[in-house]
Amino acid sequence: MARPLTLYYAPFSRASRGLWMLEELDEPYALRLIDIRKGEQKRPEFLAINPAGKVPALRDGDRTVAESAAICAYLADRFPDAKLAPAADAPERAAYLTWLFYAASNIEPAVMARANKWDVSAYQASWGGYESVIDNIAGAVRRGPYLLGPQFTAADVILGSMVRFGVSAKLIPNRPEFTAYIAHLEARPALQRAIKIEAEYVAQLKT
Ligand SMILES: N[C@@H](CCC(=O)N[C@@H](CS)C(=O)NCC(=O)O)C(=O)O
Repeated sequence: MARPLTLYYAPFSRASRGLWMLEELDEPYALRLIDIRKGEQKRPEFLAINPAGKVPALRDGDRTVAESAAICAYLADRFPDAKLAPAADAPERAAYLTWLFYAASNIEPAVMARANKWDVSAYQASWGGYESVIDNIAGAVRRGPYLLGPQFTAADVILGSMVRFGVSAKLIPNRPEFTAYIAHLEARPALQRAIKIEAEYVAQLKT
């Protein structure tokens, strides 16, 4: 039986990843706006959903998933007809999981460390240093159009969101590999819809 999907969402936040993922699916969903500027993410009602006090979180009926990468992976597995993840026994599953986890656990700390001039040795840091992370992801998207080649997956929602944001914020260099990757992502109708929905929410918050 269908369960209602609700994304706890704030525009211009990491919740945009969940919105894009939901737009890639042909499933009804609702957005529940959490105004993080007003601290709604720290209220007891929301902490009962995500004790970390962060957006995004997803409700699927009575089930809750938090963390943007987990939400995207969950939705890809929950709705296999959308083909947003290789099947568990498909050969491509290995690279899919590698990039999903690599993006979620390495890119943000590497970029934060660089931007904030944290003095961490590349040997000790789990991400291994900013340059090696950038080289690694550039190598991963070089073949294109997506991480796994022709198949777009939830790993592209996560990595792609980070690369799009990182390049636009000048936290990730605008290498030709990233420009081409971003162009492929931005050609997707689902991302275009998500960007439009986000703009409408931003306009709504300003009024
Ligand atoms: N690792 C989390 C990070 C989520 C996160 O950092 N959310 C921010 C918005 S981008 C947030 O809720 N900030 C409000 C706060 O910490 O009070 C994910 O990927 O979902």
